[in-house]
Amino acid sequence: MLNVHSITLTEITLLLKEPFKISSGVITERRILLLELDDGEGTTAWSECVAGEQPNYSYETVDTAWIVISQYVAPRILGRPLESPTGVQPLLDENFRGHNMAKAAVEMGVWELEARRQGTALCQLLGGTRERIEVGISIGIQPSPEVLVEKARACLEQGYRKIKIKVMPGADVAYVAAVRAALGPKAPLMVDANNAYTLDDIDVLQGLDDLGLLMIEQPLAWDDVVQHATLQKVLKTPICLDESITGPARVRDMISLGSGRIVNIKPARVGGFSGSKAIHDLCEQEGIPVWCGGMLESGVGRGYNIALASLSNFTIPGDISPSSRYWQRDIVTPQWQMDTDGMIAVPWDRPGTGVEVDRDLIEDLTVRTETLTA
Ligand code: OSB
Ligand code: MG
Repeated sequence: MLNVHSITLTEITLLLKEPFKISSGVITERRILLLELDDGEGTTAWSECVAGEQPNYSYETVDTAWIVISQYVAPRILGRPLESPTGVQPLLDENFRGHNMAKAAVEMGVWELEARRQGTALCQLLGGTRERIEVGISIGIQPSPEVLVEKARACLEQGYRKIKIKVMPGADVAYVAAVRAALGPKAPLMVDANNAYTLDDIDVLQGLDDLGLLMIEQPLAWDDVVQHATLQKVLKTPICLDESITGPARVRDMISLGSGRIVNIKPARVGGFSGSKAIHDLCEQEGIPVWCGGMLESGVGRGYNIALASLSNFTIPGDISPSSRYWQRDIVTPQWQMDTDGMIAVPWDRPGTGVEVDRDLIEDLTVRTETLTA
């Protein structure tokens, strides 16, 4: 029986190679919250809480997650025998609203711990099927259309199979139109607005609609499914929901209202792997494609995303760019590598996520640490 004996929280700082700007803010240094779960029998597992530095993606931040994990999440799990990792989500969701990223860091860590205890690959434990997964890139907001065009061109040349362009008012139709003109009608382009528009911006949204995009990600409010339905009725381009999808119930709302046709699954946003699998399976039944989003994770969090993206209905390339895209030196060995076809190999032949953390490097980068026990 699985039993989490202790959880150690560690915050590190990793400097991004270049600032990453989205409509709601810019970051230059990533504060990364790592967890090490220990079963007290010689097996440990590392997980990552992907909450942001600021509450500008969701209300969670590194600081709220630290408090929520130590005061409310960990006490529900520590020292409690578990039949299987599927038992974690019900324990965390009982009379406990929200804070999905804090919950997910523990929930997913238990899946990884169980995979390592069994000597099984995480992708296998989750029910994955793919040997390799298709990689897309998310390009932050650039200073001019010209700079954006050169970035996007370089990404296509590197092999990326989907180019996502962040947009905001003042950096939208003209920027994306320039990329479309330069890279041609077949280039796999999409945009992500991170809630930068309202229904009053219909002219801009229709301008984007004419650019042959794969999808428009979360153009309207972060918690909305109603206005997105109004918008989807007048757009030919599929809307993809990110922020609004916090669990299977929101996917059912999206389907019944017609708020979107594609779902971005970030496992942390939906409380972990149980929630992700439930959404994956529901979307598969309903004929809705999904893809795996990213939150500027280190190689630890990327490993979780890669395992998840090996499931069958992840038919669209994910925001799963390799270690070298954001980091001078990632905290895992081996680092995540993309081949020239824009694919990452799923590590079926290694336990857990298939990567080991570099403990010395983490120690050098540590800002604070705390060990929680029952
Ligand atoms: O909306 O997908 C998003 C990063 C931070 C906050 C929100 C988002 C993103 C990304 C990053 O697009 C994608 C990645 O991790 O490579
Ligand atoms: Mg997004």
